[in-house]
Amino acid sequence: MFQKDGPLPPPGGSIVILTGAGISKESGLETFRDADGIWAQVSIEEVATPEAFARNPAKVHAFYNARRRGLLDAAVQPNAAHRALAHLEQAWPGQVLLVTQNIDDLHERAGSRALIHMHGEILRSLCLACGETAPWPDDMSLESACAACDTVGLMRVNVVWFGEMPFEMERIYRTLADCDLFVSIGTSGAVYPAAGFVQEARLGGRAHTVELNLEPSEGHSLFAERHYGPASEVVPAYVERLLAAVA
Ligand code: BJW
Repeated sequence: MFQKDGPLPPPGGSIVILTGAGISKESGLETFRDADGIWAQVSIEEVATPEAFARNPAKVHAFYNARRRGLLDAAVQPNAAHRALAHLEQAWPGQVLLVTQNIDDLHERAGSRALIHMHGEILRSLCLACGETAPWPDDMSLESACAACDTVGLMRVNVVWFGEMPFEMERIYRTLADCDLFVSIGTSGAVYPAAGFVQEARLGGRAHTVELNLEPSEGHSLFAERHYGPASEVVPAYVERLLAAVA
C-alpha cells in the first residue's frame, strides 16, 4: 500500500534510520509481537529482564543460545532491505546513521558501517564481573568463563533487557535533533525509547518523517509519509527514490 510520495531531504542532508525485527523477517528471523512472534512463544518476564536472568540464568542462556544458532544458520542472510540501506550509506552525499533495535548482525553483513545496535548484539558477551564485552559466537552457559578476567558463571549475552538503558542514547538523540529525514522500518513502535524517536526528530524542527512497515505501527499517525508492504520491497523502492534525487 503506497501513499503519495512526500518531500525528499536536501542533497547532503542528514538521515537517521531506525530498524526493527520486521526488516529481518524475510531473512528467516522471527519478530516479537506478530501473531507467530517470539512473545507468543515465551513471556518477556521469563527471558528478557535482568530479574529473569537472576532467577533462572540457564533458561535465559537457552533462549539466546537457540536464537544465536538460528542466526548463524547458513540459510539466514541479509535481504534486499538490508542491502538497500548499506547502499544508501555508501551513495548518499551526507550523513546516514542507522540505529537498529535488532541484535542480529544482518546490517553489518550487508555492508552497513555507520550503525548503532541500541539493544545490543547477540554475538557478543558481557562479563558481569569485570564489565568486558567481547565477540561470542558460541553457546553460553553457567560454566562459561570470561576471557578477560577468567571469572566463571557471570557471563551474559550483551543485549538490552526491559528496565535496562539502551546503548548510545546521547549520540542517537543528538543526531535525531539535527536530522533532515527520519525513517522507521519494520518496528511495531511498542517499545521505548525507540518508539519516541519520531517525536524527537520532529522536535528538531525540520525532519521529514517516514514509516516503512508491513502494516501501520502503533505510532503510525506521527509519521508524515507512510508506505506499507514487505521490507524487501518498500525499502529498496524508497532508497531508489532518495538516490535518484541526487544522481
Ligand atoms: C514487517 C515484516 C516485513 C513484519 N517487512 N515489516 C510504560 C510506558 C512507556 C515506557 C515504559 C513503560 N513501562 C516500561 C517502559 C520502558 C520499556 C518499554 O518500552 N516498555 C513497553 C513494553 C511499554 N523500555 C525499556 O525498558 C527500555 N529501557 C528504557 O526505557 O530505559 C530507560 C530510558 C529512559 C529514558 C531514555 C532512555 C532510556 C529497554 C527496552 C529493551 C527491549 N529489549 C528487547 C529485547 C532485546 C534482546 C532480544 O532481542 O532478545 O528488544 S524487547 C524486543 O522489542 C526487542 C526489540 O528490539 C524490541 C522492539 O521490537 P520490534 O523490533 O519493534 O519488533 P515487533 O515484533 O514489535 O514489531 C515488528 C514489526 O515488523 C511489526 O510492526 C510488523 O508489522 C513488522 N513486520 N514482517 C516489514 N516482512
